[in-house]
Amino acid sequence: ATEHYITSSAADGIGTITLAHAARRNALSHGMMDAISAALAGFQQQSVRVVIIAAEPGAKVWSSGHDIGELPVGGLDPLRYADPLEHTLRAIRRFPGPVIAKVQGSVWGGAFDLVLSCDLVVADASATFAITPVNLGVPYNTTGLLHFMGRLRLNVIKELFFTAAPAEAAQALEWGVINWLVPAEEIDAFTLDLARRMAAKAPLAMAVIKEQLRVLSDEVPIAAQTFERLQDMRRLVYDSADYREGVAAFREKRAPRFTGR
Ligand code: YZS
Ligand code: YZS
Repeated sequence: ATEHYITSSAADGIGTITLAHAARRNALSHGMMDAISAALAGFQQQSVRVVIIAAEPGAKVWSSGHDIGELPVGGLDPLRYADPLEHTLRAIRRFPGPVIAKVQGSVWGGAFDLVLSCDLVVADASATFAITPVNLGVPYNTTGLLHFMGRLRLNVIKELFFTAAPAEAAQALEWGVINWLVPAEEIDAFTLDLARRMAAKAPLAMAVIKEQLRVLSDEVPIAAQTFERLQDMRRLVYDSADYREGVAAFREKRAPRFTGR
């Protein structure tokens, strides 16, 4: 409980959240997620107009993704609605103003979902992006796939998910992950200028446009029986030996041996 996960500050209508848990490479743990959600709630009360989420200067890892030590084994959905990471993604997507991800360093798994949950992405050449459920045997959640579908083309999504390979910054720019790829020495000033320009605009109009776009891209209706069929398919995966093997292999710092069972 005394762990230090983030720093946050607000000035001139711009709030900044800096991921600051280098020992775990900014893993998106329950503690980190509670801290980000609390910072966003505080910003909203202070009428912050625009939020920037960044890592500490010089971090090689922007975020290592879901805290793998907190992924449940034993029949529980690892990416359930109430998962702290899912809660934070919703908080970002529902924040009533633009959230900018300022990305330097590598982005892994659920952290890629978090970056795509931000409204704009500014990065430098050190940024890479990997989505990794096939490294761990995780059945990705349907809501999470919609987050990718809201931003990227299907063939790009499939390459990212099926290879789990980190996409370099230039590739990520071409694929539309990144709005702006800027030199490292300019990224702070560039991001702040972008934030300031948006912070000067009419906040009520901005908030409703963001919410309209969220609803239109997140709330794709599917039949109840279709959703339940997908959940059954996902349950078989998080009940599988392969999922337990994937999580165990990470803990034991070795390559997983998947059997398809
Ligand atoms: O050995 P200690 O105790 O110091 O701990 C190590 C790592 O075990 C720990 N750590 C993590 N702990 C929990 N969850 C994580 N995601 C995580 N990442 C790292 O932090 C300590 C330092 O890590 P090292 O591996 O020694 O650091 P380094 O050599 O700099 O390598 C950094 C990376 C990021 C390359 C490496 O830590 C790594 O591969 N981490 C896992 C990245 C990953 O696969 N993340 C995806 C997690 N999954 C999800 O987000 C979704 C559920 S899904 O799988 O569906 O996409
Ligand atoms: O001073 P007088 O009486 O000669 O009138 C000026 C302008 O007030 C008038 N005028 C307009 N009147 C009503 N609606 C307009 N959209 C509009 N635009 C201009 O025309 C006379 C000449 O304009 P100046 O400003 O003196 O001309 P100039 O110096 O050449 O500048 C041209 C621009 C286009 C740069 C300037 O007029 C301007 O910024 N206009 C407003 C552009 C704008 O913001 N349009 C978006 C309007 N809104 C919408 O379409 C949507 C509802 S939304 O906002 O949702 O996107």
